[in-house]
Amino acid sequence: MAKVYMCFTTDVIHEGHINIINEAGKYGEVIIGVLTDEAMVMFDRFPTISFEERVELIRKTPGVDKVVTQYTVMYDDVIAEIRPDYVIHGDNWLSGPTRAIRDNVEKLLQQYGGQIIDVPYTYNENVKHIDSKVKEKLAMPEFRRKRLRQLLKMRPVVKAIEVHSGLTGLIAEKTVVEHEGRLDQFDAMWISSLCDSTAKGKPDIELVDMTSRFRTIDDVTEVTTKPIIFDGDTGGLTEHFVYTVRSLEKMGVSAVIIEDKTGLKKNSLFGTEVEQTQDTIENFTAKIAAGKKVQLTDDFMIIARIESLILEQGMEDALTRARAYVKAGADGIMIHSRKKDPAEIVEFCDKFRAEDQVTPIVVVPSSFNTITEDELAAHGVNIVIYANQLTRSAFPAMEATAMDILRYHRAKEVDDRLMPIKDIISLIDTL
Ligand code: SPV
Ligand code: MG
Repeated sequence: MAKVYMCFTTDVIHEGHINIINEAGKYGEVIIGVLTDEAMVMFDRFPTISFEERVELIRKTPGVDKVVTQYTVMYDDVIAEIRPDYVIHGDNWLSGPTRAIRDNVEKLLQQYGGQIIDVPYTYNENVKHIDSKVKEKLAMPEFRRKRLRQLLKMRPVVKAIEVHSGLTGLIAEKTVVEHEGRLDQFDAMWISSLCDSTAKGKPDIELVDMTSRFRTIDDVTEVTTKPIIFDGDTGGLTEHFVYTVRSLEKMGVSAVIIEDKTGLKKNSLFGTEVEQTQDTIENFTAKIAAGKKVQLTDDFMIIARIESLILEQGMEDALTRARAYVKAGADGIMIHSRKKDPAEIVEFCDKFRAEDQVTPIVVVPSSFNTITEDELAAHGVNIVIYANQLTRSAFPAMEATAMDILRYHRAKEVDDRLMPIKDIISLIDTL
């Protein structure tokens, strides 16, 4: 009997899946591969039920003869093992980044004469509604909040991109890229104090107050499902920080990063060019401990950011502080540097990892941008934050457009580099 293989990443079986399974049954034995969570989060949305539950769901579905595990996004291993005569899939993989998966399957099947069957993809009102319900669940605070901890277990390195609005949130949420046969997407979002302030035309000195920062979180959570790491600046007074922790937890934020500075905070990338004061270990550990004490869920993380390298206080100071902050309850350490050379970051990570193998390390490679995620991961880094690149790419593009409209007294000359009207009006999902 011929073997028909298909891979499922779904949490809910709807008429579109039934349709594909029925179609598959016409060709032979129906074998379904359930993609592991680790592989799924590389290009699809986060699963809302466990892998075991997904396997059970498929096993119970009429028309399915056999269920196997698919461990990788690309089909090499599973096709080598099963050697299906047919691989069947919705025809939505003919375009977009998942086309790379189809190409991979096509190449593998060609080696022995297997065939692809593209079934028209079902996307009617009913399927759309089910899809929205899954997204809604992922966006709920109790589901979103714990996702950073979940991703830390699944991803060799968790990648976060800066967001400061609904629109940038959508970019973080939806961008999936295929490069050299690999699919990738961002895991999380960073609500940067620098970019949140800049978007409001304000300096990054804790001038934009928490209420306003929380409104930015609302804008982002309204249209996204990915976890949020919030830039909490210094955390403010300990007496205020405890309230911030509660509010962030309630909103479904996964982590707050607070930096060990005090007084008038300035952006770290100014380094020692401006006056900045590092907090004492005593005060800062008390702030961390106070935050941990009021936290109500086990999901939320308070990450301590060390400014010793930024303020040229030396490696020993950074390591001493790291030890003290972890002891005070910090769930992670962020080490920052504004040097172009990543050497001091790497040195810190290696030394910290030699004594602590578990506490997550976070880095923000804005200045030391030559080092890759894989290289950082090899030195024990768990979270990489691209802290300001969306803002820094948008500003020059907008400024150039404004200049050219002034220059030519019409908009024709800028049109080629603009998003088509049709695309912008359909960018936002309608209900
Ligand atoms: C931010 O994005 O606001 C940060 C990171 O705090 S940095 O600007 O590099 O200090
Ligand atoms: Mg900041």
